[in-house]
Amino acid sequence: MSDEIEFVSLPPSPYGVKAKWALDYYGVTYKFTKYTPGIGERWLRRKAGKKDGIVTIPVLFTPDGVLMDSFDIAQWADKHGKDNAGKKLFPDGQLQVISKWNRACDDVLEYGRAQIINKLKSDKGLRRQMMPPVLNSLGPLTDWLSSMMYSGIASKYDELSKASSFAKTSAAFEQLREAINSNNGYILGSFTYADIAMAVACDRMEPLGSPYYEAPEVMRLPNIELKEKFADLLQYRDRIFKEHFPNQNKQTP
Ligand SMILES: N[C@@H](CCC(=O)N[C@@H](CS)C(=O)NCC(=O)O)C(=O)O
Repeated sequence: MSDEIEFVSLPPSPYGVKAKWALDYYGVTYKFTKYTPGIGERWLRRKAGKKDGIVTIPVLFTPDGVLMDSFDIAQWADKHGKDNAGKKLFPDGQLQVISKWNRACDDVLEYGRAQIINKLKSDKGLRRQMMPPVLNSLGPLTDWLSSMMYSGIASKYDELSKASSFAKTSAAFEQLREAINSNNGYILGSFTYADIAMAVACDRMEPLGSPYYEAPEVMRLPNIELKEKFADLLQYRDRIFKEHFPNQNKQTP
């Protein structure tokens, strides 16, 4: 199966972490290709046959077609992966409610990304760490290239960033707190993709990084404002990662 399936992602991407978690949960084997922001976009667009619109990672190339959204990838894994003792990430009849939790997660991730982009815009040291090694030692040229690259990325996500907010993020975390407190520590009463999505969302508050995934400094900076309000949710995040993250000794490729 691995020859036919290719997973394109960038390890610290929380969207990539969500998709990979589902693929690994179901024992899907795949070839991993690391994506390089900016530089890799033309290649990805051509390979996926997507001429127009925004192209994002993660992407999964399958014998059934190309999936360009983490939620679609997770559902594909749910249908095509190994049985996993019948414990499904998308139990029958729960797709709609899990989709709402995935949307809540995206509200958090979009707010987090807007903050990361702002930090990168104003700090060339942080930007340098994000550049591929081959472009990382060219002095002022590296800084110019990284500044061009991150202006491109900032404008790509401009609308989503403007629509994101601390209020939406707080609302998502308030709902999470209520759900886990009334359902035995899991959003829907037992482990599902809703927990993967919201654990990854909580991870934006104070990123775990290694051993779960490698992340550059800018992605590891905690959000103090959120942490002050929702530090209790970090215990939930820790438990979900610790007990359910597949292949704990193996980092995200
Ligand atoms: N809805 C998409 C969003 C994915 C997304 O926003 N990916 C971003 C953040 S990791 C990305 O591709 N960034 C790299 C780039 O734009 O070049 C999903 O869940 O897969």
